[in-house]
Amino acid sequence: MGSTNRFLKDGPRVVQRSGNFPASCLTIGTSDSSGGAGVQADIKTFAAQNCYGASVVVALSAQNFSGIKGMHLVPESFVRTQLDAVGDELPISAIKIGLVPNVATIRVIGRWLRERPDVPVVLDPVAADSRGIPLLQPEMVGALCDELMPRATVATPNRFEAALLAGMEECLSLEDMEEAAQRIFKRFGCPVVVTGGGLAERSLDVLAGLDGVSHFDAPTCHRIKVHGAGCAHSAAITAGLAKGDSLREAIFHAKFYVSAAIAAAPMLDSGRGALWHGVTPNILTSSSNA
Ligand code: PXL
Repeated sequence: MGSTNRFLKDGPRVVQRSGNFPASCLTIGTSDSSGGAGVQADIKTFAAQNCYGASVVVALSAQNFSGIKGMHLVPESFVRTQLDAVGDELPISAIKIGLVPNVATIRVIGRWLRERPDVPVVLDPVAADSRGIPLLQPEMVGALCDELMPRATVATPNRFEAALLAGMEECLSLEDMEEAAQRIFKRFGCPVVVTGGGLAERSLDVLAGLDGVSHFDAPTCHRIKVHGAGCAHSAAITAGLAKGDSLREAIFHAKFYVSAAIAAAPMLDSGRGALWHGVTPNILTSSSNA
């Protein structure tokens, strides 16, 4: 248990502020030219949650809602320059890490985070998209496990990523999600929320942590194929932690923010769309057991 924030206590926490800045979040991830996922989704989510958003871009993706057409890496030395520029001035209250498709960059981020042990880190261990299409090479998954998972305050894998991290063949049912979440918690010591989007009539997420296993649920929206739900989910948890929420509160609010943003998603003629971040978080209601 390397850092004090590894297991956040329940109840409000004191968060860093400076001047009249709101709670500030940093996302470290890949740009999505479509604006639906990646760093763009994170910044939109932070703003919708009344947080200031900063970003360190580790790669540029050329993509639309149908898929990724190309990827261009930012040199790892320039990632470090970005991290220092942001970290030297802004009072970052919580950090989110998304898609980092480069071993050397994962190591740079790991080193930089070790210099800041007290900031909560939400790790979206992006290794496969919501259809299970791989986004990382195996050596990148290895670096993620060695460098970033042990530093995470919470990790938010989808079912495919959860199977990978848990060493399971597949993760296809609620029982599989519970098994995967518990295995990941045991292996890395970090609380984990496995997201179960598209599995059933209810969209169920499974949290495993010190208090055992619990569920967070919302109705599944079958109307549209949405892009960026996983990114928005982890970004909304980051915003909650930045504002001083407990981990459970942050996960609870994030679930309902994402459900509302999916329900409000604009859709192209193709049936593809992206989350709409103009939804107001405080009018949301829930039926979760959080
Ligand atoms: O949803 C994970 C994700 C994160 N970041 C970027 C992505 C994706 C999925 O496509 O493109 C840039």
